[in-house]
Amino acid sequence: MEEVLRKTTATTTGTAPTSFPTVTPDLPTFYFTDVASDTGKRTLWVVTVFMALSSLAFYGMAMRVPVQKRLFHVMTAFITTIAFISYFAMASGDGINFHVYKEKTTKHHTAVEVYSRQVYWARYVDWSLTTPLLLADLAFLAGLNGASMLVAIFADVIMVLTGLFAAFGNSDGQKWGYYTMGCAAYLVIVYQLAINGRTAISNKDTKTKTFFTMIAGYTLLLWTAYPIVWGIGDGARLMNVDAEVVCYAILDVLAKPIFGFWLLTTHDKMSRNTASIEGFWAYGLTQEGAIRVGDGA
Ligand code: RET
Repeated sequence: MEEVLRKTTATTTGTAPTSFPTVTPDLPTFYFTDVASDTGKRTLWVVTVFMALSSLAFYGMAMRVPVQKRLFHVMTAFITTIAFISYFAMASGDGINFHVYKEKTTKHHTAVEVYSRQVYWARYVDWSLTTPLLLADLAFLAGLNGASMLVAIFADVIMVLTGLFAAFGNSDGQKWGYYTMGCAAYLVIVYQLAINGRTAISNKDTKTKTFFTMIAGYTLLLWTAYPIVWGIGDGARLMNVDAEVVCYAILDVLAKPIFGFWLLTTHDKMSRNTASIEGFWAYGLTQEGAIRVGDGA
């Protein structure tokens, strides 16, 4: 920007007669902007509705099981609720910014060209909340220990944040630098799930083991598609915003509502094997201070 302004000033002052007032005529500016068309917008609305309906279904499913067996239902319903809000924001034109990634003056300094692309930052807000919940779903299913879970969730937050920074990166070095950090963080998650998760699941029953292997495999496959879409879309800008919106829409539906239905229906079917959470989760902190029958106030 500064460079463009400097160039503009240099050209005009160089050619303008000195006796004229020092008004610097602006060069004509041409904007090249990649924005979602109706296809993208319609896709966002369809996913918004899908996330809303899935959330209602998950809350309904939660109410049908005893509170002790409700953890997975509640977490999964939170995931689609957050996605619903984020999709509503994007579909209605919120949570989106223009990232200006190039400004240059044309060869003969006759015009300025400004290149920008829409960045849907609401996605990253969504991912920063929902991907830890998705990981927690899988970690609880595997019986992963707290230390491994903490590392996986920490790496996950780093992955999403560096992805956001990369999306607004000002130079290629910055953009791909952040992206590389995000990919490294992703490998930490893969390690926690694939290696430590498998170790944790090894002493569970065969049904749970098979189910974990399938759903964790499905998750890792889907999650790996995200950095690929990012690399081709926001990264290399070889894919336009519309195509990017459609790709993420498909992935998000598979990674949240479809994942959720699969997890919860299987969980309910295996309900004899699934953990029952008593204590605070089911009964509150302590009985102290509670009014007891016969206490006489
Ligand atoms: C980014 C860019 C930086 C490098 C990596 C990424 C991975 C993102 C992933 C997102 C998963 C999102 C899900 C959403 C739920 O619906 C941030 C794109 C590795 C794995 C599962």
